[in-house]
Amino acid sequence: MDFYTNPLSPNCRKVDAVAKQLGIDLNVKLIDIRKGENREPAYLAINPNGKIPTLVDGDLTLWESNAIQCYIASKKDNDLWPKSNLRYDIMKWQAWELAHFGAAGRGLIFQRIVKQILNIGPADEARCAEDEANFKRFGAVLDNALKGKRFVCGDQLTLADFCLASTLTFAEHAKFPVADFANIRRWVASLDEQPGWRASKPPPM
Ligand SMILES: N[C@@H](CCC(=O)N[C@@H](CS)C(=O)NCC(=O)O)C(=O)O
Repeated sequence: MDFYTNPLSPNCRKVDAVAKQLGIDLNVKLIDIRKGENREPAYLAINPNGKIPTLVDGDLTLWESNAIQCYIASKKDNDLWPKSNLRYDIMKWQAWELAHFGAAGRGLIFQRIVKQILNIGPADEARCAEDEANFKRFGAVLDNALKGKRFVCGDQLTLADFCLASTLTFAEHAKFPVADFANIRRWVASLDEQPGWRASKPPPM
């Protein structure tokens, strides 16, 4: 399976962590966004959004990190993507991450990290304030859901943990307001015990 990715991308990390946790080999094809490789015609032919990640497995070309998580986890029997009704809870968190929690986090990452890297001006403080407010609003939902639980969906590590935690990859750097969220901080630190999560950590920026 060809995996078009970059180790600095939180969305790619969602997938990478799953592959590494399950011992599934992916043929890594590095895409450098800074060089615009994601906008080259050959790449747009497999992902017209010009975004990473993308997975190509024979006839199947798949984009959207959460769909790719499910696809590769379906290659083996495992608890990350169980065949029980827990699946729907996992899908709920994957959708929620894209729409709410991750959207706020990605906004802060863009303003406070990506703009600096691409040299496209200072962080827009009004946008940061809006993203921080959304991060706090939705972070409270996750923090509450984690109360008394080891993982997001209960005692079992699932795709939902890697999906949601990927948003927090640059939490310190992008100054996410996590101070009030003790359950989130405890849970994300505990994921370092998971070999796939550890191995998918990005190199220092
Ligand atoms: N919803 C997509 C989002 C993918 C995405 O935004 N990827 C970022 C890297 S984390 C990207 O490719 N950015 C480059 C761009 O938008 O030009 C997914 O989950 O796969």
